[in-house]
Amino acid sequence: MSLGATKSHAQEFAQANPKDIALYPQQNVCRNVLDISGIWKFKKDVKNTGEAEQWFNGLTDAEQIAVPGSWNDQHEGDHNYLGTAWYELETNVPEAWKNDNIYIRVGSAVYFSKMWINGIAVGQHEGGHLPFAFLISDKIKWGEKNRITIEVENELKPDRIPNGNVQGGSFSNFPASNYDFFPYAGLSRKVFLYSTPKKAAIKDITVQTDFEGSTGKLSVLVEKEGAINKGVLNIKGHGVNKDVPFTFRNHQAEVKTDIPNVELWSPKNPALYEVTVYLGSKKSPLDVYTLETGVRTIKVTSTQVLLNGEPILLKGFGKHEDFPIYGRATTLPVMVKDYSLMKWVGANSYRTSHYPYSEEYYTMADREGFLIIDETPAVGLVFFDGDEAIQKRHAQAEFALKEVISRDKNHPSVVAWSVANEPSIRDLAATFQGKISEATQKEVSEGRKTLSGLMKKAKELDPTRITSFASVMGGPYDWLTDCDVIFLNRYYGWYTNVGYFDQARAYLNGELDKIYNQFKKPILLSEFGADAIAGSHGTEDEIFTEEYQKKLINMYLDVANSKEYIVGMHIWNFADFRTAQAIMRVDGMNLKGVFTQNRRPKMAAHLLRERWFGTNKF
Ligand code: GCB
Repeated sequence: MSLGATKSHAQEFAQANPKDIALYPQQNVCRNVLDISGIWKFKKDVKNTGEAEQWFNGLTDAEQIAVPGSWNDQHEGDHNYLGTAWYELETNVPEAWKNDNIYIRVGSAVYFSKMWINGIAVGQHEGGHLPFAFLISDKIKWGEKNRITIEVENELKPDRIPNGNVQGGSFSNFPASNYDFFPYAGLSRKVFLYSTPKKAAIKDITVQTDFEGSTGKLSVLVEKEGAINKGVLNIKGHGVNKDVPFTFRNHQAEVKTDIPNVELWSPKNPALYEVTVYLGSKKSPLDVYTLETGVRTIKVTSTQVLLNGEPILLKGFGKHEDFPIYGRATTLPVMVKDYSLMKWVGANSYRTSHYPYSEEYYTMADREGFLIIDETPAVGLVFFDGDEAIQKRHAQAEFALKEVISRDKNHPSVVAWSVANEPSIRDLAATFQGKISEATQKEVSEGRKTLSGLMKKAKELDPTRITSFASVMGGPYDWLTDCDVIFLNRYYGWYTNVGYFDQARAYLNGELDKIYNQFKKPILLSEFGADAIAGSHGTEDEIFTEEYQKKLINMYLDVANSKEYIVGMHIWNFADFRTAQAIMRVDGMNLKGVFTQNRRPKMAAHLLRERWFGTNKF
């Protein structure tokens, strides 16, 4: 599929624009939101005849399905279905919205989707873990029901991110994902209709913060459409309630203002301010939008990450959006529980491995004081299958990066962009052995181009955050060159040296020092861990027992305590999660969670609680 707009069966589909997801739908005096999630009609299109048969004119013989919800575990027989399926809902649009612009926003459609309103083509979106929105006002029927049709296709293809069916890739899974989590499909997040004022509307707000002494410095870029040239910015919270009038030039206004006696945002004190933009006057605005944001800075030295100028250590996990039956769907009670459990063990951060999560996660992190490493869906990039595939993936990774930065840039909780997870070369042993063939060298330089390109892009779009990617064990060090903080996924004691704790410790120690000495940059262990079957115990070191997992995690934390340049320890994983079937994944599960999939603690969770509330560094 191309990233450009396409035509099929004489219909034109607009390409989704990352700008249209910058502002989460909001109910206020000028805007309305209608959550149209719920039970939708659903029909699998096994032979891919739906478009030719014009299923967008109404689904016949359809099943019922829950949205949000991955489709895989809702109906018997669909678990491994990764082809095309159609969703349909009929709904009225409130008459009161008649004079507004009306958008539809889909939180996530895995992987490629096309949309019709009342049988008329609207738009398409490629990429499974980020929202998209389209303006549909001119397709709405008033006083009657409107048919919303979404076609979703989730084939595993080598030139997608994440990729699948990679010939010669390192996974032999069923289904053939080239990554270690189940390729859940369907509409996994909420779907909204929302309205914005027609005359003039706020399109985007970008807040950047700094401070000098006790004064907070805010720089707010407002972008709008429509004929209005004035606005007011209001900052509210912590004893401040301040209006700053401003003027637009070319639909943009950059407003700078100070906050006296600022309360800085941090995990210990997640102080938030309300930033409200009014178009026109505050009293009778043409449009209004309110963001919650925190004033904070994030910087790095050669050995530290500084939050508001003070060293901060990131303690936490790599996670997944994963829960029985829901699949990858938004499950708010599980999200709330996860934050509670992360607090219970003393964690202050996590990585949204291996794709951006639904928006609620970030809002909650802002309020609860968590630090997020926000990761794009570029997991498992390979560089051996020809220029065309490499470039297609690069283009999609860059598009997803634009989308995620557009969506998440105002969250104080987001401190870093991870542009990829475990890009790889085929001969991972070569780096260790120092025997790099010509073919491997070509992969290394292609990889460097992609990764440095993505990190450069992230910096260009947002110079205020850490940029990095999570690197695979055995991956070329050359790729680490442009990372602000080096993220390492390491499995000494599990995938290598299993059972040999002394060797594992020695290798880990040695490699950490080697990398630090080469780059003189702070290091975060973005993955380490061991599978443990909950309830399996032993008196001696035995893999898959809870004791082994606990001992391995303890060893890694001890090593980290002895290194001044280690700035974060993220255990893989927070909870057990579903994967494709593979011989290393009994019951289709990765069991490296310190909690089970149902969020019951293993011994390692208690260990973390002791350590992270104790006096150790980690
Ligand atoms: C990794 C991957 C992660 C896997 C993990 C494992 O390095 O980044 O997606 O789940 O290893 O458990 O093998």
